Amino acid sequence: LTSVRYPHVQRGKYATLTEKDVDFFQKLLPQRVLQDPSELDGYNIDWMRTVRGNSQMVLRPKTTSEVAEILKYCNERHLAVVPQGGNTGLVGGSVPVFDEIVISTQLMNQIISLDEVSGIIVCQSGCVLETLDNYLAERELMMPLDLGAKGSCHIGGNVSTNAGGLRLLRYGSLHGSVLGVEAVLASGEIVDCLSSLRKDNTGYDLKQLFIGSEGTLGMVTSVSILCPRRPKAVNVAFLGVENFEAALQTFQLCKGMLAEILSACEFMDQESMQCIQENLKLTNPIKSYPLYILIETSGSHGSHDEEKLNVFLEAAMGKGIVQDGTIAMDVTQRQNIWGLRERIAEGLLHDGYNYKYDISLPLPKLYEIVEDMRQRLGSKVTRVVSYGHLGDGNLHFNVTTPEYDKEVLGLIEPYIYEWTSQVRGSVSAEHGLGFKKRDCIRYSKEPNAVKMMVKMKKLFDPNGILNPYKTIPL
Ligand code: FAD
Ligand code: 2HG
Ligand code: ZN
Repeated sequence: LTSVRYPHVQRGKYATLTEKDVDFFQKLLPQRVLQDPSELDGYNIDWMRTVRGNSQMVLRPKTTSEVAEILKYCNERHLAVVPQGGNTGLVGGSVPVFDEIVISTQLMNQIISLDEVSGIIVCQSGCVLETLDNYLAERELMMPLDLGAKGSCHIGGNVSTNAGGLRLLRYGSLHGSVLGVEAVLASGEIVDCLSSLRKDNTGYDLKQLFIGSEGTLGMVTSVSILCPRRPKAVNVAFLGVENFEAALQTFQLCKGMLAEILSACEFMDQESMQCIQENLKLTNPIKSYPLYILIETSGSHGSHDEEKLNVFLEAAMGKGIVQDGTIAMDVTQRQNIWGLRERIAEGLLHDGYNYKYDISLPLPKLYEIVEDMRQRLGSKVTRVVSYGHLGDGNLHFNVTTPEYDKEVLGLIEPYIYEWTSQVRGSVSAEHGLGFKKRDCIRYSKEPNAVKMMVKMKKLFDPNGILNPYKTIPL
């Protein structure tokens, strides 16, 4: 079955589950071993429904020592595993490829501590991002990251993918805001780097290795995160512009005029708008434009921030950079505007098959590739949609067809990767490599860098049981 699905991938020489293994896990995790085929589907299939594994078992530990026991046993038995959080990953990294055992963090959802003065929260890796943010909201704090999948993704999954999201522009990447990580290695050894210090230069910063390594070096069990104060005033504007040059000018102008209160600068094109209008019945609050920009400000003084935003809009319109725009008047309007941007990924799934690319490019090149691709694909596809984190130089480029079409894929790849590589961009800005993109690493990393990664993988996981077939190229 599996070799038909993934002809280019061979199952590694791992053991297969025996009755004895099942007994061991059932004793270790009473009532927390799933084996019923009807329950396994949700863990075997990814969010995009394009990767399907064939795991026969899901383990749901509650504690770090249970994770350590599981991994020690699996390592000795040569049983492959895949760590799974909310299963919202977009590169097929969170589901098994063959029959790997799924270790889910669903029940590792305890908040361990919060220091309200420093804003440092320590929690288990299975806490849902939105749950953490709601908990912090009651204490005038917030999580330093936000993304469309917030209602399902786990903080451990966010850390393991180094998720970027909608506010990276303001609060930086998780490499900065994660202060500590506790992880379990394949051997079952617990690496406790769960520091809650802003500054700690004692030796190598090991926690960084677990941030963005997609479950290939260890299983993250707890994290310590620096959380900013929740802003008192938030404003959102949705603007229409005629072309990408105007979008760049808008970004430059708002960086200058909104400065320290700018908290997001996102863009989406008219094709993205059409997608969510047709597939999700959402409404465009302004007239149709080739491109739209979402600007969010977050500050401590409502009327002061509003004035700044209004002065910026007057300037942008006065200069003819921005053609039209609306400012959200209340929380509901704010959420509706954010919904337009956050729900494009969901809207795309309704078209059928979705070819998804997540690339970093120098800003002046960001839209050139979209126009080039549109010409290249012509009428062979349902849509060519682009949107993303303008402020971070991160383009989300998506193509859809009613069903998987090999010819269309051949037109997109490797062309898009070569294009990206030529301008020294990244073939994965924020989603990681997972199963789908691991062999693309060479477009963004030198051979020596890849060699170092292979050595690190061997050091951390000599038997290769942790998330095999992912991230590290064949
Ligand atoms: P999963 O999908 O379960 O896992 C992701 C990877 O991490 C897998 O390789 C898995 O093995 C590994 N992993 C999970 N938990 C652990 C753990 N405890 N220890 C070790 N490894 C682990 N990403 C962005 O960067 N920015 C966005 O704006 C963004 N928006 C999104 C919007 C939508 C609607 C969706 C569906 C996805 C979006 N993503 C975005 C993708 C993104 O990577 C995730 O949503 C999120 O970070 C993954 O968290 P998760 O808990 O679902 O992890
Ligand atoms: C986003 O920013 C996510 O909305 C998803 O990273 C991107 O669907 C995509 O291509
Ligand atoms: Zn994104």
